[in-house]
Amino acid sequence: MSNPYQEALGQTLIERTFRERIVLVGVTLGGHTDEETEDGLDELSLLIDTAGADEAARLTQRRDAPDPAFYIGKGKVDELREVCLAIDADTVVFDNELTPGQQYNLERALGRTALDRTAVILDIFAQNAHTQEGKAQVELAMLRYRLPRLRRGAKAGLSQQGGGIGTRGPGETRLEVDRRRIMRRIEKLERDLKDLQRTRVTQRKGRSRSGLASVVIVGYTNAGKSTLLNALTRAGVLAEDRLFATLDPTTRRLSLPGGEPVLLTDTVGFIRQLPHGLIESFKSTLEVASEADMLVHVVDGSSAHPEHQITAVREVLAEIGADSVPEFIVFNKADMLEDHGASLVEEYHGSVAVSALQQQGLDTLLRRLADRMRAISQVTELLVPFERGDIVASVHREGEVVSIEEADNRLRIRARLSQASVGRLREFVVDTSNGGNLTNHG
Ligand SMILES: Nc1nc2c(ncn2[C@@H]2O[C@H](COP(=O)(O)OP(=O)(O)OP(=O)(O)O)[C@@H](O)[C@H]2O)c(=O)[nH]1
Ligand SMILES: [Mg+2]
Repeated sequence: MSNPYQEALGQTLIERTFRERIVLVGVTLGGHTDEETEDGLDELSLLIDTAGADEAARLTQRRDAPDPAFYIGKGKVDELREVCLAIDADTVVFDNELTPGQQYNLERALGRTALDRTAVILDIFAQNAHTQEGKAQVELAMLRYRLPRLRRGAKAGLSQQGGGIGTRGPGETRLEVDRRRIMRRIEKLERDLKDLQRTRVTQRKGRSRSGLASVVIVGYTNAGKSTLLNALTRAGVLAEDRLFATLDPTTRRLSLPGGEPVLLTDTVGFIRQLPHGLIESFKSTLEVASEADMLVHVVDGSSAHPEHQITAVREVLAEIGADSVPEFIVFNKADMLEDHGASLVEEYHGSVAVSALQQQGLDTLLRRLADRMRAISQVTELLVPFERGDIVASVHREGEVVSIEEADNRLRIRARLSQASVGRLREFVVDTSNGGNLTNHG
């Protein structure tokens, strides 16, 4: 399958005419564990499979810091070349981000395409973009990724088309022309996206006039976000066992028990080390999350490390300025868990466990969501000692902070919190009906 924007670049990141055989490379840098590296490679293997290629072997190395020229050590480069020859692999993919220089040096030393995780993720995004805006965002991210690599090739006089030094391959001039063309294209895409964004803002204003609160489903890729939207609203969104199946947001109206209806939006999934260029290019799509009244954070409870997924998602949320939006954690795929998610729910206060696929636990989810939405309009005042950073953090996480100020050697926090959170934090809650004194709950 070919993409128009890939054709525009004159090459594809991963050829899909046959299933490529790929050697995965993982480097354990100082401060990290081998287990983290293996987990990362397992995920990379899924990404590669989603992109349409096969893992043929994996190689790992421990290093204090990346080698500036090859990322891995020179001896490891030789070993990698041997492995590629022995199993007839076409491409190597690093789980770590390669600089354009490292990528170029590796390709020369190995005589094969060397890619990093970012390139694979971009490739999957390119396959899954369907709307005009999604396609423009992906193309922009790909061109931004390509540009510095193109320049590198030009300096060295290396043809990426296989010509090589001194042959008919594209020379300096040709690459300069390509480079300028790409830059012009980037500028045009940025303009187009701004226009699309303006339309979107107008639409959103229309919505806020409708008075409906916005609830946005966020979460790790493949956590079951689209399945949940479908289960709650019969939206008919594509849900499948592939990474980044959803790129374009879908919004549906959802009625909450005993409450106002809300607008529920399913959007692009996150992943550990989501390439910065993609976040940058997908800004307009991701803005939906930062402007939401509530985030439903769907977590795959059956994954090996749900807490790692939660951390990765929160990192992206912080990067897009959505970390101050109240977060409601939903552990999905409870049907795969022996205790149906009970221990996870216990660990994460205020969370629920559901099976979106088998439609279990959805009533509790809706009731809890209705409670959280009601709480959004109710402001609670707390007095928290300075040293209780943990309490301040959980107020930020569970609710929406209206104001924080110093008062009597403590922090006076005004926040919109759910009944459940108020109950848990009651030793810090100021009883406003009683002239501002602390309530005494024993
Ligand atoms: N066992 C089980 N599988 C589920 C559940 N919910 C979703 N799945 C499966 O998980 C896979 C991913 O589901 P999606 O709804 O596409 O996940 P997503 O979060 O929208 O994924 P992306 O859009 O790719 O980021 C599909 O194969 C679903 O059938 C569940 O509750 N239990
Ligand atoms: Mg989806």
